[in-house]
Amino acid sequence: MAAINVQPQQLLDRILSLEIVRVTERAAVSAARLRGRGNEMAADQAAVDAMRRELNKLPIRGTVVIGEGERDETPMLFIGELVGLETATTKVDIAVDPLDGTTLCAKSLPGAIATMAMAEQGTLLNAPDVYMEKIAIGPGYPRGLVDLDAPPEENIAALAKAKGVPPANITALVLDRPRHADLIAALRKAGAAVRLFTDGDTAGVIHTADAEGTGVDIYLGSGGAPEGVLAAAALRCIGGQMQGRLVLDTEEKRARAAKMGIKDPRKKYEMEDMVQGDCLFAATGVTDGPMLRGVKFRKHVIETETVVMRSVTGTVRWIRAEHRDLDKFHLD
Ligand code: VTB
Repeated sequence: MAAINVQPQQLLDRILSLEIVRVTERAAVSAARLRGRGNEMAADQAAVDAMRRELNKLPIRGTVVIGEGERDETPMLFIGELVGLETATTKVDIAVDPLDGTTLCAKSLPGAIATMAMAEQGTLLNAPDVYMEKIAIGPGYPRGLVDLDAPPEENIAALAKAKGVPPANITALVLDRPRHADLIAALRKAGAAVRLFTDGDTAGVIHTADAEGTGVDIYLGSGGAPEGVLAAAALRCIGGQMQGRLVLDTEEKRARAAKMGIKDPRKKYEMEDMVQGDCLFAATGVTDGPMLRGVKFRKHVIETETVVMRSVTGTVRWIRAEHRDLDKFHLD
């Protein structure tokens, strides 16, 4: 038999790219049991607990650098927590958002997902749980075509020109928040259509990577910084451009960021600053959404849908799974 020509590190990375699917699947199933109960905390905690249990089965020594513990003070998956098998030697950074769209899940509305990313130790931005201003476009455009600091009108004009369409054919995706009123007005003035959404901006940014499929050409506005790093990991795998800047508008936030190693509070991060090397990204649908189907509880199987991406090769896998080990899932 011919020898398999794969380096041990690569082999592990290949294996892990499927292993992390289990992690987001379990988190999604646990959260999905609490869809529509109006209890955001309970759904989030269920996702966190399941994710943590699964992470601790992986052959990694992982440090949670994007987690749940900063703002909410939830007891699990806090920043700095070590996960994985104690005997493992592969050191990695872990970013998690066990339930992005807690409100969507609590109200059983479309778009809640369970997400995580994994990368070599020391390569993911350790972002505090503050807002991040974000801009993202999909692949195929010259680098620097749009810029976080350019006026929205300029970004829309540049993007329309590069796409070879009038600004009216550009759609911008923006979180529906009062703080975005000026941004939305400027985008409309520039001629673009603005698609508003209520929660889940990790998926929102990812939408730009498939503009033809999603109809979203550009993502703009501020959302959670943790979600920003997760989205950067996904875009790093599938291509596209993203910039972000932490919103450190109080002394307290600046001090928190400084404690996490952030020297320049006004730094404009490129996607490659947020995720400095190769990474893996996975997301499983909790509720049905434009990107992923939600968890379906059938009589004898639980169905999940997951997207998993690997930056080394740019491979994107869509995994629809039928789980029959229902007893195990019931323990979650
Ligand atoms: C976004 C969105 C999240 O928070 O990051 C948003 O992706 C930002 O915060 O799903 P505000 O709600 O304060 O605007 C969520 O909506 C929830 O964490």
